[in-house]
Amino acid sequence: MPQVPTNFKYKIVGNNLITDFEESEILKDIALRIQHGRRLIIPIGLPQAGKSMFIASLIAYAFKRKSDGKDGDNSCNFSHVFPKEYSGVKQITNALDKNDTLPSTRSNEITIIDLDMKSRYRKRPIHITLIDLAGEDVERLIGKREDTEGTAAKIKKILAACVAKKAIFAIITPVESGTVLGQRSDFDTEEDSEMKSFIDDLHQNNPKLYNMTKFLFVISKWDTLPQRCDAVKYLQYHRQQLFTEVSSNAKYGLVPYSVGNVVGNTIIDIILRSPKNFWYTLYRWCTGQHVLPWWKRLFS
Ligand SMILES: Nc1nc2c(ncn2[C@@H]2O[C@H](COP(=O)(O)OP(=O)(O)O)[C@@H](O)[C@H]2O)c(=O)[nH]1
Ligand SMILES: [Mg+2]
Repeated sequence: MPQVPTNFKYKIVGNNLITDFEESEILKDIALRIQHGRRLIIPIGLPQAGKSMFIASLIAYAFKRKSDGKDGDNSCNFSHVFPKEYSGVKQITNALDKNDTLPSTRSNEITIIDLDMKSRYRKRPIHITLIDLAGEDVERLIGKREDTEGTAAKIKKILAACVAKKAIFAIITPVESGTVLGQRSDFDTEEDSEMKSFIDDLHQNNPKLYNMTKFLFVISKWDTLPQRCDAVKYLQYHRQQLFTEVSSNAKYGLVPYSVGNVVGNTIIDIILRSPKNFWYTLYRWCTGQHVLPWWKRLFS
């Protein structure tokens, strides 16, 4: 990653190590983004949950859509806030060009990607910051792993900074391979209670932040389910505590999510349906408007 020039708005861009920065430097950088009206989107999940691939597929939708419009969608434009080589996007699109999944995120790593999205039919752009963390560090956040280097403590403060502007925590909870619908496994029970404990922890220790934040439950690896299923039904069977949360409060959203057809470390093909739904929903949340005007929706 090239060194970010000093005249840039933000100092920490793309892929970095949390330990390379003073806590105050990271917080200043995040606070500035929030001040500039950027919406922070932070995937939360255990190692291998699909956090980085979730971000990669959002980027794939944003920057790798076929220009011939064959994927049926040219209704929004995305732009880098920084030149490509610094933005953090290039590493992802390079991997996707080779059909590779991303290398697993190491402890202490943080990837910050700033981008803007605009509907071709609407005036208002939305300003986004995606933050990718390591699953090990999320385990430290929920007390499952020792926080020897103080990384989790720093991340907690980053999350706390989100109190100034509605952030979105995308709770990434994966379908276990070999899932039999309706049969809850040990994996399901553990996932459920660990993600619930993240939410409870936030609720208890920072109620103001909890109240400000939207939680989006993203059921990742949805393509690996053996048969079609309704996402709410899936949650009811396989993530009982999260199901109770979703049913009780409008601050929670739920989306099934698939980045495409993945075998081992190879992405056989990227499917843009899930990220498209996500971006459209996000645009509506942020602006109160649909990406498409009514007359477009009527004929599509
Ligand atoms: N089939 C399938 N596999 C996925 C999907 N998303 C992630 N994976 C697999 O899960 C692995 C871990 O994903 P990653 O995003 O690196 O997990 P992270 O540790 O939470 O960042 C990837 O290498 C893929 O093999 C998906 O939507 N479908
Ligand atoms: Mg990762």
